This record gives sequence, C-alpha cells and structure tokens, in this order.
Amino acid sequence: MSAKLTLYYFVGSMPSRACVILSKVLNIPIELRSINLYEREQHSEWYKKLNPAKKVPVLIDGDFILTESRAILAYLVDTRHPGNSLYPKDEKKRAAIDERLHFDGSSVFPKISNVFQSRVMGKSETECKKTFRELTAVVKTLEEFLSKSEYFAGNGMTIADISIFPNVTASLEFLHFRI
Ligand SMILES: N[C@@H](CCC(=O)N[C@@H](CS)C(=O)NCC(=O)O)C(=O)O
Repeated sequence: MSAKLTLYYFVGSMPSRACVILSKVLNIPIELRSINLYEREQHSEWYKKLNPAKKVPVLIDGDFILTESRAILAYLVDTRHPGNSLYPKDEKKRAAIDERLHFDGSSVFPKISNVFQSRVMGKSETECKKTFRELTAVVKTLEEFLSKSEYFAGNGMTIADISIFPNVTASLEFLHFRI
C-alpha cells in the first residue's frame, strides 16, 4: 500500500496550485499543510530541513521528500496513476511534455515572479515596466506554442497544461489589470 501523501503549499503560489489541481483531477488523496509565506514560515529551521531552497511546494511520500512542482506532478502520475495520458510512458510524448514543463519552469514562471516581486518590493517604475515587457514577450511565445496544438504539449491535456494553467491566469491578471 502507498504511503500517505502530504503537500506543503501556499494558496497564493502558482506551483503549489498546480500540484493541488493535479491531485483533484486524479482524485489522489493528499493532506494539505499550509506554509504562510507572508509570515516567512518557509524560513523556519524545520522547513529548511525539508527544502533548503525555502520554497513551496514540497511533497512528502513516506520518507521520500520531493521539491519542485513539475517534478512533483510527474511523480504523482508515475506513482499513483502510472501510464496515465496526463504523463504517458511513451518516450517521445513524454519528452514533448518535459520540454514544455521546462519552458514553463525556466521562462514563464520566473517572469511572472519578477512582475510580482517588483511590485511588492516597490521597485522603480522603470524596473516594473521592464518586468512587464519581459512577461509580455514570454506570453507571446506561449501563444505561438498554443497556436500549433490544441493543448500545451500536443492534442490532449497533460501535466504541462496543469503546470502552466495557474501561471497563465496570473499573467492575465498582471497584464490586464496591471497589478
Ligand atoms: N521552481 C519552483 C518554484 C517554487 C517557488 O518559487 N515558490 C514560491 C512561491 S510561488 C516560494 O515558495 N517563495 C518563497 C520565497 O521565495 O521566500 C517550483 O516550481 O516548485
């Protein structure tokens, strides 16, 4: 029998939300434990032992600790629903999904994070505008990807869609409402 899963998360965190969404889509029971980023709980000694990077989300599966949302998404499918079309075993399909997950993690999410941080940290208008421009550019690339296939990584929904979804909704809020 599989061990009980626990996810340390924060409701305002896009990577955390992707993991929660996947657990709901696949009906995977996970105990959710909130880490209050505003109160800097991620810097507490006990949490740093789970994730030295001091970030959410973190998944606990028995004595196994996993950080990084996209790794968590892949692990949840592989261990709880192996072969599911959200992250299939076929090498090429999987590589295409991995490609988009990496694009999301290395290009999309950091740009959103920069917009948010420049606002929260009260950076200069010039700096804020720069982060908006960079986010706009990456959203355009994203639109190009999406114009070529129905879903983010092919013609069916995968964990790449689940990963990008909270980032797209946050980008739209930032860009449209200039948060
Ligand atoms: N690449 C990581 C990013 C995680 C991340 O940046 N989480 C943010 C919330 S969205 C966080 O925990 N920030 C806390 C901090 O930087 O102190 C992932 O996808 O899991």
